[in-house]
Amino acid sequence: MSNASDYTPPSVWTWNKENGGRFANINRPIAGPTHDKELPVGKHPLQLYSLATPNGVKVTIMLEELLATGHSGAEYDAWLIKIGDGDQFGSGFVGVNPNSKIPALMDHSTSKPTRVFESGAILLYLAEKFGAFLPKDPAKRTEALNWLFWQMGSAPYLGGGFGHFYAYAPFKIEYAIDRFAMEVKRQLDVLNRHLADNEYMAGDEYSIADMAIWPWYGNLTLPGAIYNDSATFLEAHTYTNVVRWQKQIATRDPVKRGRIVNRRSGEPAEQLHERHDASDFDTKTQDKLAG
Ligand SMILES: N[C@@H](CCC(=O)N[C@@H](CS)C(=O)NCC(=O)O)C(=O)O
Repeated sequence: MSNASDYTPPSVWTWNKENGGRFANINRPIAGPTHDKELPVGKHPLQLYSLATPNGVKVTIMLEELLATGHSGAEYDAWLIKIGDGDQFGSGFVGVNPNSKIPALMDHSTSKPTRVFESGAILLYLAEKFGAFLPKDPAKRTEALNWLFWQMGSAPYLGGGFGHFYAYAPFKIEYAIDRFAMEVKRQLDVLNRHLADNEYMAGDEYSIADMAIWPWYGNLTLPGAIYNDSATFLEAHTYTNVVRWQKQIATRDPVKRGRIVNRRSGEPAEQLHERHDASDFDTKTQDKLAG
């Protein structure tokens, strides 16, 4: 292994604002707002403030799935939060999520508007509110929650650990990439073994557990989808049951819609920067707006 560093931590850590990592301009060791900015509020009961990262996409898939199954109360406005520009540190956003991370949801259909943050909490809130995509049978419900919470605990190793050191750190550190690649491959194997005997994460019912895991670990099997060449690096194609499940979920129309909401990169036809009406999918994707 290459010798990484001659760095010795000082007795007290100090903040080096320009450490050179991809997100150095937005990362801070303090919480709270940096500026005053109210959030817009649209016409629907649910107001989503987000971006189409894997954490954001979980929620737009759930909302589109709810609407597709006739839950009209799930109509929503999806506002774009540009995290690269620091929108998550505006006072209005911090009021909805004191942790300054997308996705964040306000439910205006309750007598006092309800704030919901953390993608797992949002999925659970919506599943309980509409009685959908969370099995009713207690054992199956518990299994769905097992996997939902597994995702919330595991994905930071994928994103904050592997993804950061493989793709975003200012230089490659073999020790860090080795450590997190090993962990992410272990996680993929956990999923692969489970999906060998189960159609979906909670068994035979598609649920919020699938919606949480698919944007992270499903996409990880697609070349170029998450971190450049990471699918090749991790030999993601060898996790054949994960690949089968990824493809199965990708064919769902609500998933096809949900994954493009608040998206700002990729094919123009797959970018719907904001969603305020179901018809926006037909008229407001970037290819249509450019045309
Ligand atoms: N555990 C959180 C993680 C959310 C998260 O990390 N969001 C990222 C984008 S994927 C973000 O908003 N980053 C902005 C920042 O760190 O300032 C969840 O699942 O909602």
